[in-house]
Amino acid sequence: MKKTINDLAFLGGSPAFNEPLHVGRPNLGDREQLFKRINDMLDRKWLSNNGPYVREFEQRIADMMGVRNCIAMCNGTVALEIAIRSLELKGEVIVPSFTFVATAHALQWQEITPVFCDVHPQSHTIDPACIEKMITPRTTGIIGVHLWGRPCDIEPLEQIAASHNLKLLFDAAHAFSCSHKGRMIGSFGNAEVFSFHPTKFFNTGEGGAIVTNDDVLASKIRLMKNFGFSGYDNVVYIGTNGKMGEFSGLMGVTNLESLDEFVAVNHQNYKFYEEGLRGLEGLKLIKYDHAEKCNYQYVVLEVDEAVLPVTRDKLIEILRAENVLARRYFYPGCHRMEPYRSYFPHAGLVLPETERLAGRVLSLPTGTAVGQEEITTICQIIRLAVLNSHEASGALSKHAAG
Ligand code: T4K
Repeated sequence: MKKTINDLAFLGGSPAFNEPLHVGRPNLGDREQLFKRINDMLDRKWLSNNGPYVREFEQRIADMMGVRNCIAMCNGTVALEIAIRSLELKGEVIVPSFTFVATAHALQWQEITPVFCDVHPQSHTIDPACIEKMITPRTTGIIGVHLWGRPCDIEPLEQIAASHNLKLLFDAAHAFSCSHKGRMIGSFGNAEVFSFHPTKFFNTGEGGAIVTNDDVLASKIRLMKNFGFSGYDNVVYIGTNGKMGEFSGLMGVTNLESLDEFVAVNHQNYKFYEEGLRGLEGLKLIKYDHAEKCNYQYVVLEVDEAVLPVTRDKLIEILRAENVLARRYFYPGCHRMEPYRSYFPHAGLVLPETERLAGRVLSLPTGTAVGQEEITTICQIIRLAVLNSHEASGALSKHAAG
């Protein structure tokens, strides 16, 4: 039987959805093409080590971004680690705390200290105005994160990096197929790093890439991701195994063919959320710059608890009861996770915006797994939760006054 909005779990009924709606369901390209390519790979018996699908994938990305080099990797985290190492970062690196923990771990893994910097309240990306006071003689670089696919404030970062002789790396895990001032993300800083994890709107199973216009750096990265091998029996560098396999490569080539469709679905979903949540005071859907290329892969709500009687966490609880598995990305901020909270117990004192945002944002399901019907229901649940909480708090204050 089809459920109605009056029949919700939080109103004493049953969940709005029978199956959980996740944030981060993978988008999948044409299966027939995928299977054709798998057969092709199997016939060829070439499964890894710079195979033809990985090379094709790299070339397509480089062309799409207008960058000289794309080096495909086994995942975004190893890509970050290799990018950091190839840029010879050491000592301290300035990085936002409001990001997925992999950004900080990629530094700490190599015994480089992540120095957490606050983010801008509007853009949620590293705030250039906070960086300069964090630079010390040990600082060697800055890592900006294009959070939610919205580009960092790139030009001021470039200026700060240039004037202090620091390397500038971008964690572009969220920003595949996005642009800044008409130029594709991927072509900024010394290098940029993508993630193609299944939770990203474009995926290769597991996967990632480093893109750079620096040919010397690219050669070094190619050595580093393949144990330092330069031809048979000749190791010229310390390296690791960061290679992307052929299966991921062919999945990437296949999913690239559906990239425009994935973006169009995300954009349409974003508009459905905009429509469904319009006029709800105290709830803000983060905005994208429609004049740029955006992937709209994250639908992020900011809950203003000063205006709303319902908290962010209560709203998540209500949504989860209806089988809408909203997420608190990127709660509680890296500085409140181990080992950082033990190393820097007072870091939060200089991260007021990070602390504020970590307590008020939630991500909602999007991508090809959901459509207008699901989103309309999700918005109705949110609307009802807000109205109910207003009524409850009104009744409470009347009670207190009377
Ligand atoms: N930098 C940034 C800024 C990042 O956001 C990330 C990754 C990285 C670097 C590192 O890139 P990778 O090394 O991962 O390539 C997820 C992802 O694991 C992570 O890739 C991603 N960021 C992060 C934002 O989200 P969780 O802890 O949310 O994953 P999990 O297992 O809870 O999955 C989320 C939801 O996705 C599940 O509820 C169900 C759905 N899902 C997931 C997978 C893997 C599926 O439906 N199918 C699947 O195959 O971290």
